[in-house]
Amino acid sequence: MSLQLLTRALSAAPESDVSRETARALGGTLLGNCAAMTLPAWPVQRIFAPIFGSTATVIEETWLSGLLPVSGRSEGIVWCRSGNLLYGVLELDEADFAGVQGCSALQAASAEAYRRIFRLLETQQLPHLWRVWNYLAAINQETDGLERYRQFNIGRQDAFLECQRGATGNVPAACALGLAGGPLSIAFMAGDQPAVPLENPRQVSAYNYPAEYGPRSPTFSRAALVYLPGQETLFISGTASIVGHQTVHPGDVVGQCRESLANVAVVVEAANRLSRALPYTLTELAYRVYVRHAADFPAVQTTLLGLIGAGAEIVYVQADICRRDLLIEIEAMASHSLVERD
Ligand code: 3EB
Repeated sequence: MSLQLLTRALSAAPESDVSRETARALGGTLLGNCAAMTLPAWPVQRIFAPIFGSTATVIEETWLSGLLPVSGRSEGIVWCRSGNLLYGVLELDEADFAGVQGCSALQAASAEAYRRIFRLLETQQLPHLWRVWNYLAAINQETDGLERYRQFNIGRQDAFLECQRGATGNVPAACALGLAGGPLSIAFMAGDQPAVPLENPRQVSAYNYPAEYGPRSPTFSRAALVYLPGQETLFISGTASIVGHQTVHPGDVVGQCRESLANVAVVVEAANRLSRALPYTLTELAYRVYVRHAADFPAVQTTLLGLIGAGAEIVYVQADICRRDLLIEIEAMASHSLVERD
């Protein structure tokens, strides 16, 4: 069993998307101007958002697995399974969920998306949800008196509770970002083994955020450490400039960069206390950095290069962060093969 993330920058040239390695692909992501692209055969989450710092028009990330994958569709989820690993993508049009009494269309769609995911995991007998990538339109917009991110949080938490999964402690790593438009898009990775959820001692756990951030807390952990045979994978959730439960450095993108990376570093330390492999370092992580304002990209890039070094793989995407005062969010992952530690 193995799981590996392959990142490729694709130019607009049509021949650039034909030489894809297909045999071991579990699924992946297309970031950027990917509307005209031929889709690969495996589940792919499309993130229609500007990308920065690359001459490519599209960045393709693909999870490669060790075994020949089996794919399927259920309740709109496009999924692919390789051994005891499952990756899936679900896109829901909110308009299809309008008219549920006492519930916004986004809340209803969010709850339904997670219910479908949990049903699939039961059917596949791969019950453990490790990492979820959530994207929705206009995340900071208020409709019917409640910000859309907060509506999403209600629907997500409802589904966790309804499906007897609990909404604290053992919850997946995640991110939740706003795009200009498009459906509610959710990708996920799951498996037969539980992930070890990690928290950040500098931050209140998101599932314990106080009510000032919305009627229901977000359902995610700060990171998930997954043990696979012969391998270990670390998924670090979207990480922002939050200390305790409060946003720090409002209006200061460089300050937010430093604070977010300090939070990532603390999560890496927490992972290293539980890792069976060699310690994780900031330099080796594969990062995705969400920047709210395109004009902030140069300052963000300069700051992160100074802190992480030029060797790191960093994909920069324009997206709205789930609190209005947050200007950037950083997520990351790494895999280590299991070798004996001295
Ligand atoms: C935060 O720490 C910043 O709702 O799934 C980061 C990662 C954030 C995941 C989510 C939200 C989520 O609260 C926002």
